[in-house]
Order: sequence, then structure tokens, then C-alpha cells
Amino acid sequence: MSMRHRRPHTALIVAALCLVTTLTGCSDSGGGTPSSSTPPASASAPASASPSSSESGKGEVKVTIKDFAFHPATFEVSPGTKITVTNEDSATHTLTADDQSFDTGNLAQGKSATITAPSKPGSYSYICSIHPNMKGTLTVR
Ligand SMILES: [Cu+2]
Repeated sequence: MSMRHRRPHTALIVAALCLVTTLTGCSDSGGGTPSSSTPPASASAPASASPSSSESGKGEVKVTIKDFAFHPATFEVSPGTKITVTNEDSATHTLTADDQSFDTGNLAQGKSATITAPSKPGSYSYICSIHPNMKGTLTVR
């Protein structure tokens, strides 16, 4: 009697073991995430969110104004990037968005100001409000 009871019981255990083995085997053969999750040791600093090589130029961007021109005049940043603008001309300049979404204000010689790129992706043309022939384009994406 007890033998009869045991058989289905054993079968059940075997079935359960098979299931576990299958699951384990599945995740093993998945090949992905070989303990790629953040080790607890370095969990303190979330500074470098993306160390991937594909995303470059993150962080701060610098623009220099020289010889009545922006250097670089056309550039691309991530939303909210800090942009430091330095005027190396003897004349006073500004870096002002056409739509006023960013503006350094007047920068005398040797002065710099930090503006923040818009959070909305798009193409923002800007000028020097004192010398409107000075033009540039900031692309946010
Ligand atoms: Cu100017």
C-alpha cells in the first residue's frame, strides 16, 4: 500500500526536479547577464550612469567666442547639458537663443557664463544679441 503511494509521489518529485533543472538550464543557456548587475561595493556613487562608449560628450560642453564667432558654432548636446560660454574677444558678446530659451547675457572680455541646454529635443538657433550676424545652432537630442 505504501509502495503504491510512493510511486506517484516520487514521480512528482522527479517532475519537480525536472522543472527546476529546466528553468535553471533555461537561464543558463540564455547567455545573458553574467552577473552584470551592479556589485554592492560600487553602489554608493550613481555618478556614471552610462559608461558605454556609444554615448560621448556627456556632461559639460564649452563654447568659446573669438573673432566675432562661436567656436563651435554648431554642436549637439543631451537635454539639460551645462554649456559654459567664454568670451575671448575684446568686444562684449552674448550667446542668446532666438526663442530666448537660453541666454548668457552680456559677456565682457574674458568673462564666461554657464547656460543649460533645453530639456526638449530640437534645433535651437542662437545669435549674439549685440552682433546678430554671429550665428550658431544648438541641437538637443
Ligand atoms: Cu557679439
